[in-house]
Amino acid sequence: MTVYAVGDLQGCLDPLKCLLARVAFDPARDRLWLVGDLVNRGPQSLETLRFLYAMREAVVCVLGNHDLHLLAAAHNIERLKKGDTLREILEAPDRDELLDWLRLQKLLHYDAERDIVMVHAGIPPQWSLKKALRCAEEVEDALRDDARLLPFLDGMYGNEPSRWDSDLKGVTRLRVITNYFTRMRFCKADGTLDLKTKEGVGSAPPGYLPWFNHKQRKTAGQKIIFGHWAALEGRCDAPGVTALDTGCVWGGAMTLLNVDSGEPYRCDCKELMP
Ligand SMILES: [Mn+2]
Repeated sequence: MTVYAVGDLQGCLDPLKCLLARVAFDPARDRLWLVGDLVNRGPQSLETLRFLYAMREAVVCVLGNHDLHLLAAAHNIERLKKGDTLREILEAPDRDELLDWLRLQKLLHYDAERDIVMVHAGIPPQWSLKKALRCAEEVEDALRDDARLLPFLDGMYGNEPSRWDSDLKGVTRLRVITNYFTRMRFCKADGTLDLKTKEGVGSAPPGYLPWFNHKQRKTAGQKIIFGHWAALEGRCDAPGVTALDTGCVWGGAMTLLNVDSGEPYRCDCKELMP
């Protein structure tokens, strides 16, 4: 068995199929880890979800902001935005099956054997791995609970509070956790988030750093795989931290990593995307 991890798909199915063919991926033998943002913006969101669902036994997935947005739209909590390509999923006859699978996915995946964590956006500097896993579980529990799903999705949107406080309660608490794991790029050492800046490392607002660059980061040294930040173009100088979003949907590349050997494979998306 070989474990592969792939960057943000965002509905780009052809580049994924190209990469899986290149490594002769076999769902009966290998495992495919996904850093989240499986859907939206790209041309084949529905086909991507169906493809992954069909081989779900071989898939390990963490949720990204676009996946949560899809769940919110499906429950009429959030309307589709300009540029969203999610309508085809919402109108599909098999939507409930696909969305029920999606909501069972995690926010943080920890592989104890390989000692590797996978998360969509990142882990804030003030949290240990243990703390992060506990916090992820709080959101995962809400997603799985029929009585708590809607209040969570309804309360999920917003940039405030900008920082974690262990006294936070209810949906406000879950919102901060979700923002860390699915939307973070820049933050302060104490975890204060800047959720507006989306460009590369050089665009850090005064006092802020990429989450992985904080000297006192409690997960320093931990192997972490993440996506979400296309402007990094796969570059991350923090030891053990691997950035996998190389902006396929924006005409960049899709990156697949052999997690066991560290070997990366890239598919140039310009050729494969309409
Ligand atoms: Mn994202």
